[in-house]
Amino acid sequence: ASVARRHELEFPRTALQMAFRNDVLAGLSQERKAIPARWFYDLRGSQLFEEITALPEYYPTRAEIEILTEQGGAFAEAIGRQRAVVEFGAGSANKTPLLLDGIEASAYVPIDISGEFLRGSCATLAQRYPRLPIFPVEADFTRPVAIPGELQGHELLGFFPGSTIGNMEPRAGVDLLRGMRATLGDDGLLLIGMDLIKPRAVLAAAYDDAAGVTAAFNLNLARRINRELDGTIPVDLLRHRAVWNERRERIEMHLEAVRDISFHVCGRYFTLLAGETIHTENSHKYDERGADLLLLAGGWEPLRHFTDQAGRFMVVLARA
Ligand code: AVJ
Repeated sequence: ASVARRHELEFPRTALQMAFRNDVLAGLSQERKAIPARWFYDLRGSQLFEEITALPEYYPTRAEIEILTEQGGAFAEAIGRQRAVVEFGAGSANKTPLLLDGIEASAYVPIDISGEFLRGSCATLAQRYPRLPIFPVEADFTRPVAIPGELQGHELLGFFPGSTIGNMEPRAGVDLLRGMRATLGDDGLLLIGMDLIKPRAVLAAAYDDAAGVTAAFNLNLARRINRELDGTIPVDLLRHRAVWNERRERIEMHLEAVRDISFHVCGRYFTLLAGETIHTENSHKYDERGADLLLLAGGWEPLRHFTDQAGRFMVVLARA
């Protein structure tokens, strides 16, 4: 067999792996190197993110859980009638019970691109809520999703916790919100988590913790490229950096070369000069006004902002 053929046999590629390859090669070929944050979450990356959520410096998960736990009654009141809950990116769905315990749900529709994740979270929820009809949908939720026909006549409540929208540039965030608007319909509601702007020292610590877990999370992306894309990135010569971009009101994560380096990925050659970075994540922070503008641009009318006691995080309820 030819060399190319052998290569293919050794590295059979799924659509997802092809997308990873394309994003990495395109991102490393740019003038300012950047790789989309969605590629952090392989098995190891997902484990490291779980660890991050337990760090003393990383407040968002705890703050959002506090809101969901303590304001269930207020949600129920604001939401009014019974609705089918549509969760976007229901990967592990560990915040879902907090919502389902607070409101009256007629059904649950988790949407995730990974069928495997979906099956796991459905099994857990089915056990906990034996009478709740569950309709899993394996789909890319960044595009409008067809809701199962059985739910005709149900009014829908979208649920998008975790401040994942913060990873998106505003224009991509607006596209996503418009897609959700199409998915949820004219009488739809949306409950979405967004992280609040706060003093930069608090943000810096949350994204560069003392134990180095966030650094390991960021560096795992380079390791993943080496593992899955036949890469030779010298990971020991990269350093985790978290910087506050004041103008864009976002934390950026970068991998910075400590000296000039060169490496291969999928047979292609790349270099980084000392101090040059690969931009790996944006985490946009919003105030109420900024959140409202984003939602309005995405076709949603903000109704209420729920925040934790310490005012670190908000969950916004909006209507179509
Ligand atoms: C999962 C997108 C909410 O932006 O805070 C945590 C990911 N990155 N630490 C975030 C993350 C670094 C996280 N989100």
